Amino acid sequence: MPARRIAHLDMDAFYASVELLRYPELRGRAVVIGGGSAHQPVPQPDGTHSYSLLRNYVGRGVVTTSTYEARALGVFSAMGVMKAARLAPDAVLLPTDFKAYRHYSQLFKAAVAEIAPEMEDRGIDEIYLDLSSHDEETETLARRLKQAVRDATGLSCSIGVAPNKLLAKICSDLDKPDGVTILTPADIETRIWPLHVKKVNGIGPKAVEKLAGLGLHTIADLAHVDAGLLQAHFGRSYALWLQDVAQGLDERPVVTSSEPKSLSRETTFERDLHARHDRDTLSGIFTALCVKVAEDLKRKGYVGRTIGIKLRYDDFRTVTRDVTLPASTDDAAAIRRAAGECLRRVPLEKRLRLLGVRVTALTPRGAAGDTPGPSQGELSLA
Ligand code: DCP
Ligand code: MG
Repeated sequence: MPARRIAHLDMDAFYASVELLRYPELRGRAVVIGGGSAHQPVPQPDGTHSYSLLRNYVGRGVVTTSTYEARALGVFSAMGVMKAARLAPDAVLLPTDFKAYRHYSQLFKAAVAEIAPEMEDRGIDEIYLDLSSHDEETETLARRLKQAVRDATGLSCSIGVAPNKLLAKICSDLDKPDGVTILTPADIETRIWPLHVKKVNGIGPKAVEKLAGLGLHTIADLAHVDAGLLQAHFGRSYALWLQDVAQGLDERPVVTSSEPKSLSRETTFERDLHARHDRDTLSGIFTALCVKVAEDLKRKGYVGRTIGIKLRYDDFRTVTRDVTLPASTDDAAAIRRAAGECLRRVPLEKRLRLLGVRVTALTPRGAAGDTPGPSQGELSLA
């Protein structure tokens, strides 16, 4: 499988940085954004502003974000403003102005899209990019993206580049603000394993607490823990996901639009299975996956021409194969036959951990150029 190059770009102290464009005299100060829309700065005759200070705040508002100077005093997103006032009484309080943040959000995304159009919008201040098809060296490209953001907005961002979204997201946070962090699979043990599990998007406060109860704090702890213990406490699918996380595995695509490019179903087995010894079990699971993908296609109204499989071996190595049919289909039997053909093209000596079936080259059913699925006899499988 060709390695992917996925970037996660996240704006630095986003709301606060937008406010500093308006009030540059506040640069270098502890500034907190939040507490509703009151507390507007009052213009002074000399052109400066008079600002509200946190110490005078009374109310139930929360901090949306704070400058790095305020964070140094312990003030972070989601904290009550009155609590923040106890930590940083002299910090400036500015009201939120979502219209301005949305405007700058659009500006930075448009600037990035000029260079890297394969973009997944993840919210007001973050995006994923698939840079796999770019020739440019990674660091040069990342710096060019940052400069484009700066030119368009006057704002800084941090970028992580890694083989997948999971790792890219972790990396964009490792060198904030204004950072570039590039990670290869060889760096996982040295740079990812030492991190606390809470750095993983998807391991929330509850899971963190539960993991801590089991003595698991770092990602390395996850990598070394007994799989059965995780399953007993977290259920099968989350436990398997945690194991993938520890190995730095994540195959989610960068989704550039709401139109699906592919539909897939996959399953990680209760225990590793062998193609020969567990033939019947495997065959049943395989067929069920094809039936589910076909149902997904029908429900969503798509047909697909390329049928692929994904296998992961017990050593976590992953292989894929695909075949393109003469015509698009959403038929479970046709998908099963094509997928079976793919399966015959992969080595099957090792035990298998995961099996997946994917249909790509999708078109809406009934769209121009879409021909009805072929009947059994017409299927030509190379
Ligand atoms: N935000 C919010 N409430 C939260 C967290 C964030 O309203 N609990 C808003 C304010 C942030 C913006 O979303 O500016 C982006 O969130 P981030 O988590 O990316 O935080 P920042 O961009 O502010 O800081 P960082 O430099 O750590 O990315
Ligand atoms: Mg941010």
